[in-house]
Amino acid sequence: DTASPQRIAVLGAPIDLGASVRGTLMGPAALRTAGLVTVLESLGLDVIDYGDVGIADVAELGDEPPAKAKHYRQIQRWSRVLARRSHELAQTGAIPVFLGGDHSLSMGSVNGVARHCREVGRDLFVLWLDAHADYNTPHTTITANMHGMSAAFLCGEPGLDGLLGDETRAAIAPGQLELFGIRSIDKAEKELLRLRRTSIADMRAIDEFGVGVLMRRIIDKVHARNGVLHVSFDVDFLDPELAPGVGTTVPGGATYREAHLIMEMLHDSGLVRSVDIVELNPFLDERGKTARVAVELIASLFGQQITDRPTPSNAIIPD
Ligand code: 4U7
Ligand code: MN
Ligand code: MN
Ligand code: MN
Repeated sequence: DTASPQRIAVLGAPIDLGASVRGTLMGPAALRTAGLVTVLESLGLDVIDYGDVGIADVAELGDEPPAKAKHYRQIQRWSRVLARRSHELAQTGAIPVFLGGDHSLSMGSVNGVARHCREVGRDLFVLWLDAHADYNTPHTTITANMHGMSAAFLCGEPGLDGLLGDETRAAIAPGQLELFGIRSIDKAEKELLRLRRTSIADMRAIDEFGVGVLMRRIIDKVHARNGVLHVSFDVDFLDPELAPGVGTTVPGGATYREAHLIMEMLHDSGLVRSVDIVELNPFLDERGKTARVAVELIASLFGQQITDRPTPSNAIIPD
């Protein structure tokens, strides 16, 4: 992969029922207010903002809701419309950027992208930048909040099998999930992750090896498998000092430069085909601080560089 596509498709998903703290539905507006579209345009990208999706026209299905999955019906409607839109956008050849909204939106967004990848014969890897593993199922969850279940759902774990109705659930294999930045995992969730041998770069590993080494390993693996990447960026991945505008803060998160280095390396890799920005809660933010950091990071992901000339790591990537 040398040339990455130059078209970006922005789609807002103002959803907050997957989390217990309300307010992430204001996320798309805050990200736009912080300049997301203009920043991408200033980098020379061709950006189309499709506005926000809604669920008013999505019918309710009649399947039995799982016992422990709050607001299942609503999340199901969001997942179905997002899976459809995501697949359509991926087919246009643009890079879809989904603005959340809580992290349950990834059940739809990643599904649509995964379906497209399957059709074109590329393996989709998902980089999950998050304080949490989001690997609960309705069987393991202690909160019943569906934003803590999206990664497990995407890996085909049982318990939400009727979520997409007749639409194909294009699950990824657990070996295609890369959890990164993790520092909060529930007990039963941890057992399930161990059983699946899921790749986890937790904060302990980041402290010990640094994000550069760990990211290089992931990028090399995806290159070797001729795969592509979806980046699911939960803003609680960042340290709460840097990003206070989230409902589920966990201390000891990524620093400003660690986060930027990840995005810069991802840009240089040319592997990124789709992005979620989730869990930003403007109701809890401090004067737009978190929204602004998120937009700066997206700028790095799409090519903003400090020097505008090849960095040492650019220079050593073989063609
Ligand atoms: B987020 C939690 F119990 N594990 O399942 C749960 F700690 O999208 C948190 O990463 C999930 O913000 C956090 O509810 C979901 C809890
Ligand atoms: Mn999350
Ligand atoms: Mn397709
Ligand atoms: Mn999280």
